[in-house]
This record gives sequence, structure tokens and C-alpha cells, in this order.
Amino acid sequence: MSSSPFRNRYRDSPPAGAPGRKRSQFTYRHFNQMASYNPSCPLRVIAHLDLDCFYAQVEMVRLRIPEDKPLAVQQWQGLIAVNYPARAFNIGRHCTVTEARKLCPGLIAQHVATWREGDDKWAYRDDAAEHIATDKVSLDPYRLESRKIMTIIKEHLPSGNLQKVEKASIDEVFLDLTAHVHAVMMERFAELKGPEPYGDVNEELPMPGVTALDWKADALVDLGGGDEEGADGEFDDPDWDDVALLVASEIVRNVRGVIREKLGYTCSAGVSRNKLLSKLGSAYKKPNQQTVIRNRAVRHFLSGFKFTKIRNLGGKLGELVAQAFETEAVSDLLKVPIEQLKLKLGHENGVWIYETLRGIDTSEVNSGTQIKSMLSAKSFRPDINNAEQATKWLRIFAADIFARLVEEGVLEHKRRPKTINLYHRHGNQTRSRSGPIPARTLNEEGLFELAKNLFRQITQEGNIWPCSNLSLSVAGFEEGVSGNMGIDAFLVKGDEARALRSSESARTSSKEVDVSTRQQPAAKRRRIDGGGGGGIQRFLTKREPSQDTRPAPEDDLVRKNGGETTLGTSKTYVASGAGWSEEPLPEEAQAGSRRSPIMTHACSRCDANLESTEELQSHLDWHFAKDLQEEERVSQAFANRQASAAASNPRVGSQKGSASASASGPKKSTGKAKKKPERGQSKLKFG
Ligand code: TTP
Ligand code: CA
Ligand code: CA
Repeated sequence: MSSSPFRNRYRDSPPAGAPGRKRSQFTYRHFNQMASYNPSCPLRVIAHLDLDCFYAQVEMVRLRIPEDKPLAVQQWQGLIAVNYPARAFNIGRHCTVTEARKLCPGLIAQHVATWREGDDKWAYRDDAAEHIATDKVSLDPYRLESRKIMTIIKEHLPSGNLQKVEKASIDEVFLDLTAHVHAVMMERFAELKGPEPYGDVNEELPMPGVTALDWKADALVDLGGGDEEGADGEFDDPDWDDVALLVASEIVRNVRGVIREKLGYTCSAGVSRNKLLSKLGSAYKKPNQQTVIRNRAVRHFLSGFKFTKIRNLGGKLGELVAQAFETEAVSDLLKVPIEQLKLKLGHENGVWIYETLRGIDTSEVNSGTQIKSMLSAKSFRPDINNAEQATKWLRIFAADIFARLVEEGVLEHKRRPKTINLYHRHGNQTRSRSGPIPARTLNEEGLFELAKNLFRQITQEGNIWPCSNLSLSVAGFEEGVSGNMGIDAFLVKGDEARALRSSESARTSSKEVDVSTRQQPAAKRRRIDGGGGGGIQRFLTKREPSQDTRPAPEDDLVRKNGGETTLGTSKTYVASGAGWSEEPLPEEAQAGSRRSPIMTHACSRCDANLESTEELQSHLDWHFAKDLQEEERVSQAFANRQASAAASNPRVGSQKGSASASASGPKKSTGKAKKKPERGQSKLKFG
């Protein structure tokens, strides 16, 4: 038994249900719920893994640099990732390369790979930093490593229904380990097998037959001492929620070990009952550590945070709540009665925030999250002035996007985008053209031709030089063939093919979608801040907390990134990717402006303001689908496929499974949590 993390409570353990024996606070029903990932199951176990100084580690492994050497990843004159030895010199993302070298003369500053005007492959170049005008950052090396990490995690975990993995950003994943842990517990603890007394699943489980849990090197969040120790404190015997977390933490430790062994990367992890807490947990102790937040420690754990650090409460939203209550501390807000939260924030939002501050979060881990669009773009400094230059960039964009499409499985006919779009900015004017991508043109050369075609249409309008930004994107992804349907099923057919052919001969759609001024976002911002009616409520109502698993693109990220934009501005739109960090650095950072990051989610085609890149993308997918439907009379089938998913709710991810969508909004989770308080949690004394 020495290798077991559990120590036996009783040498001669009284049988389950024997008189005098304390019962668990969990029932057989709760335990059974684990197998089906029931989001309100009080024995849920969710992990969040986040790679340590990710881009820096990728460079260190690639260049075989010893782990104790200080290294930072450079983008032009700024730093976008700093390894831990370099952090010891007080070097951070806020530093320029020059400042960093002053702090640590031995610093290795590795510039990110770039595409160069006229070239069609990205490369690591010694002189990239001086070529901001002709180079464009490529994050491909990090995307590729990110994929490898995902693959290893998926291979390591049991397959099928016991696995639920969500890629949350380029260097983060959520794991719902509940079903897996359930299976392990069934094997290890005979007392959980039942049968339940009197055949009643609502009967309480016997207490675990273990008295102390060995958490190995895990960082355990302590309980804060004081009055809690008697009720839910350290001296209380472990219950099944602790056991479930312990089993999960073993799994997570192993996953981290495999990533380390196979790829050389360290990561940190948080293990708890939900996404909200696990995400906070992974950042709690870094690097290369894992933090377990037991249910009995939740209150103490959260009370130490600023609520602006909580998922979905970062950025503008947190700021607004902070303004409303004149505090950023969770501990302060915990004292605010729910009625008052509702009064100031609206009913739903008040309840949502009330629960969030208490660590209640029933949002699900979505394994199906897929890329919905890809964008490749460049902001020119100085502006470019002729078609020849523009064409060189279009070639780069086509190559960039096609390489990512290959990764998405386009060659294996797994998925393909159906629309292509080109944005062009001249002064304050933004123009855009889009069209369908016929299946036969789905290669690098084909995309390049389509892009040039769209560009010609924009050129025909005249008055397009100088140009300060070009952005090429593909969207409207469609699942490819499965099983034995073969390639034919992947190619367009029938009405759809006819529609595409006719639109092709019409040289793609040429609708001017946006001619607006740079001032517009500021106007929109004012409206959000409360000037235009609705104020904070209007802003909050659009929140879909559980849909957006990415860290909010907070202001400080904009500040920190001294780099280039490959994606979105308020005029162009942003590829959804698997997370914001796959995405470009906001170009406003370069210009030194402090534009609100929320504005990067303004739809350039209508007045909508979306909360995240993903939502914006769904919304734009919907526009695309509508365009095609209306202008090119694409067959009903095609239009339906495209539009129904997004149009039914353009604000939420159109690809999400219905289960996750329905359980994810603040309203739903509120409802559930309210109707049926979770047992494990009900014992915690909340503010
Ligand atoms: P993070 O996970 O935020 O940071 P990190 O992995 O560098 O460091 P930590 O150990 O604290 O987790 O971001 C992941 C990668 O995303 C990071 O390595 C580089 C990129 N990134 C930027 O390019 N700009 C940014 O402002 C941030 C925050 C990240
Ligand atoms: Ca990280
Ligand atoms: Ca991260």
C-alpha cells in the first residue's frame, strides 16, 4: 500500500452503513453523475494546464538552450515571452529589448519567425527586428508545438467518453476529468460500487476508507485558519470530493510528466471542481507546479484575489463592476448582498457575479471547439503605395493561411472554408470584398488567385493608395467527409456548385461592406461606457461567460505587446483560432494608442459589438452566409448549413454542441445552481 496516495482509515473498517459511522456529504446519485459529466455534479473534477513561458520554452527547446539561461522572445523591439531565469532579473513583457539587456547583459533575445515581403515561406531571420516594414510575424512554430502538446495529452488520456479536452488558447487546455476519475474510483474503492442502501440513490455514501491523502508535491491551497477548521477544515476527514481531486491531481501530474518527457516542456496546472477555479489555480504557483483547490478551500482561495483576475471578469467588464462598487477585491464584493448586485448589474448579471465570487461555475469543457476562420494581415508602416507590393503580401497571406489549413486537415478533406474575404484600409476608409472558395481552388495558388481577384475589385474603385492595412481571411468552415464517402462528397455539387460557378463568373461578390472612420470605435466605446443608454447593463447582458474560455484581452495585454498585428482591428476582423494568443498583437499597441480592446470586436459590417473574437467570428460567418444567400442565390441547402448555426444565435459559437450552449449562459447556470445547491458546496460558509 506504500505506493498508494491513500492511507487506510480503519484497519478493520466497519462496513458501509454500520451504526456510528459518519456518512459522506455526497450521495450515490452524486457519484453516478460523474460518469455523464453532469455539470452540476458536486464531485466534478476539472483541470487547467498552462505552459510556462510558452514561446520562450519553444525557442529554448528548438535551440537546445540550457534551462538555466535567461531567454526572451522578441518581436520587433518588444518582448512577448520571458523565461523564468530572465524573470529573475526583473525582465518582463513591459521591457524593450534594450531595457532587458541592461537588466541582464547575458540575455538571449530570440526574434520570432517572420514572413518577408516577396518571400513565400516564414523563417527565423537574424535581421527581423529591423524589418518591421517588410516582415510579418509568423506564430506557426508555436502553433505547431501547441498541436503536438494537444496530441500528447489526448493520447495519454483514456479514449472515448472518458476524455474531454478543450484547447483554450495556444498554450492552455481544460480537461474535464470527471468520468475518468469516476472510473478510477470505481476500481479503487469497493464501497462506491453499491448497491446503495434500500436501493435509494439519494442515500449518502459511506465516508472514504482513508484518513489522510498524500498530495505529493502539489500546492494545496490552505484553508485560511480560523473558524473554518472545525466545520470544513483541515482536521475534518477527507470526503469523496477530496478523493476525486486527489485522483485527478495524479492524472494531471502524469500528463505533465509525459509532456515534459516527450517534448521537454514544463507546464503548471490547477485542479478543482470547475473551470473558473482551475484557471486561477494554474497561475497560482508557477513554473512547473500544480495547485489543488479543494472545495473546502475555495472561499479562502478566492477571497485573496482581485475579482478582475477571474475568468470573464477581466478587462472592461471587471473595470465596470469595480467602478460600480468602488473596489477590486473579491473579499469586499463578498459582503455585498445579492439584492444590491442585482440592483446595480441587473438580475441575471447580479446573480452570475454573486455566484462567480463564490467559486460557482457550471460551464462545461467543450471538446469540439474548432477554428472558425483564419486571418492573415499586415499593418503597413509606412503605408504601401502600389499593387506590386500589395500582391507580394497577398502571396504571403495565401501561403500563411494555406499552411494553417493544411494543419486543420484540409488535405485530408476534414474541413474546408467556403468563403474568402479581403479587407483594405486607406486612410480612414476600409473596403472589403468577399467571395466563395470553389473546392478546386483550395490550394495555395488558388487562394492567391482569389485574393488577387478580390484585390482587383477593390482597385477598380480607385483612390486606394496609400494603403495602411491589408487582411485576407477565410471563413465558413464546413466539415468534410467522414467514413467512406470519399472525396466527391467534399467537393461541391448540384445547386451549390452552380451557385458558386455563377458567382465566380460574376467575379465574386463585390459589396462594399464598410467605409467608416477611425473615430467610430471611440463613439462605440462611449456608448458601452454608459453614454448611449443601458450603460453597464447593456454591456453585461451580452456576456456569455462560459463561451469564452480565453483570458480576456485586457488593456494591459494591448500595452504589453509591442508588436505587430497579424489580426484584427475594429475594421478588419479577427480569426477565432483556438485562443487570442494565437492571434496577433493588437496593432494599436504599435501605434501607441490605448484603444479599448473591446473595440477589436466591433463588427465592421453592422453596428454589432461582440464580446470576443469567437463571437465576432460567428457573427461574421453569419454575415458571410447571408451575403452568399442573398447575392449569389446559393442553394437553400448551402445557405441553411451556413446560416442556421450562426443566425440562430450570432453571438455564440455556432459550432458548439447544443448541450454546452444550453448549459453555458449565466442564466442557465444560475438557474441550476439555485434550484439545487451542490451539497459539497453548501457546507462552505459563503460571505
Ligand atoms: P501566457 O500564458 O499569458 O504567458 P507565458 O506562457 O509566456 O508565461 P506564463 O508562464 O506566465 O504562463 O501567454 C502564452 C504565450 O502567448 C506567450 O508565451 C507569448 C504569447 N503572448 C503574447 O504574445 N503577448 C502577450 O501579451 C501575452 C500575455 C502572451
Ligand atoms: Ca503560459
Ligand atoms: Ca496562457
